[in-house]
Amino acid sequence: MLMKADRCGARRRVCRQVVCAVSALGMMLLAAVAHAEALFSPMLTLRMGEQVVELELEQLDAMVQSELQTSTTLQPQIGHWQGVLGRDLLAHLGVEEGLVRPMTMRSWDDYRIDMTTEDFYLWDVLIATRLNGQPLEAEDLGPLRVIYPRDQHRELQDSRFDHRWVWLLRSIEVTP
Ligand SMILES: Nc1nc2c(c(=O)[nH]1)N[C@H]1C(S)=C(S)[C@@H](COP(=O)(O)O)O[C@H]1N2
Ligand SMILES: [Mo]
Repeated sequence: MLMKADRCGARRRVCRQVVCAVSALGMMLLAAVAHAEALFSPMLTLRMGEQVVELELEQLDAMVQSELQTSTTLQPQIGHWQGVLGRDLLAHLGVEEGLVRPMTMRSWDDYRIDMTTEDFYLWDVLIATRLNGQPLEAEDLGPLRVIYPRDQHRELQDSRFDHRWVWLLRSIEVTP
């Protein structure tokens, strides 16, 4: 009898532990969903030496908005992209207009590309927040994506530039 009671008690304890584990997992999932936006926060970091500017979507939306219609290397259909021009972000960071400096763009998946600021002055390169009016989701390779006006300029239809179409853009760093 004693042994049976012990087993019952042990079983109840295991039950309680399982219930606890399941509810803890549930809470973690809820927290993950609630903070999905915080995963990409600050959404974009601009850096030049000591100067650091951190921008959330709200602040990007408050800047001058630009639009661009182009296909991409991944999507042959023409998309209607909206966001902020790369050169406007450089101005926001305090880069002198037209100044050509080394620049690195990094993504949330740790992709990086070394280039210069020149592209942003030569072409209307867009840091896109929306595609066809909808915020960029993870499946659109968002929330921020670099879009070159490749349908408008033949010279941009080149693999050298394809590497600069950073998806999941996280930061832009300019060498002072
Ligand atoms: N975040 C992120 N962006 C990225 C990459 C990447 O791995 N991660 N690959 C780059 C490369 S090498 C290319 S050629 C272009 C186009 O993508 P594709 O290779 O799928 O055509 O995306 C670029 N953007
Ligand atoms: Mo590539």
